[in-house]
Amino acid sequence: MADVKPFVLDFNLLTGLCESGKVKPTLRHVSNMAAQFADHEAAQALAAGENPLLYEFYGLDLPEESGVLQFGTTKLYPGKVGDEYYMTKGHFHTILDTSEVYYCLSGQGGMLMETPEGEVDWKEMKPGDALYVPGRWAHRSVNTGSEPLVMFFVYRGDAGHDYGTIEEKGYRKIVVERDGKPVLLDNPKWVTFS
Ligand code: PAN
Ligand code: ZN
Repeated sequence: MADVKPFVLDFNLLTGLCESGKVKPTLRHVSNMAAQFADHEAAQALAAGENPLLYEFYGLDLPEESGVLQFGTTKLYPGKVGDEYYMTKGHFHTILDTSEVYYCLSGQGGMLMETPEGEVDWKEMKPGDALYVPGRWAHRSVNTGSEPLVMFFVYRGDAGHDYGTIEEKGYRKIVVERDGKPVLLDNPKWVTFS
């Protein structure tokens, strides 16, 4: 069993950031996932230019064991690449049948989810909403608002992250702005991009 002592971490309710600096965030810029956006040219142009920060999130240095819980926050900034909202890379868990809970602290957006069999779901999230992502569902946060979307998450310590499947195939759906509102469209690049 993991020899982890009780500990406390601080995550700011509005910004999601660990202000004590006890843990350091991982940063993802447009250049880290340019191929994931439907408007590849817009993404490449942004990546080659100001290369904006899309999001930052925390992963703790805990043993990757089934009895351990990983937790932290994701701060996803507002913005769009073309007409597609800023989003996280998205992943399946390596142990596919491991679930996750997200709790929205601030901002506005949602979670785009799909199973390997092609079932798709989109759940809007606002502060105070808790989302259960069942095992087998790939999950990607999307910021559809004008402020950072901040979510707290918890998942099993040995779940692992399979980014490759999404990198190779993409998501079946994209979330884009139409008349100021988010709509789901078929991803024109699904499976076809590399
Ligand atoms: C989250 C995500 C976090 C960043 O901790 O890892 O929001 O998103 P990507 O991992 O897709 O870049 C989680 O779902 N962990 O399992
Ligand atoms: Zn996850």
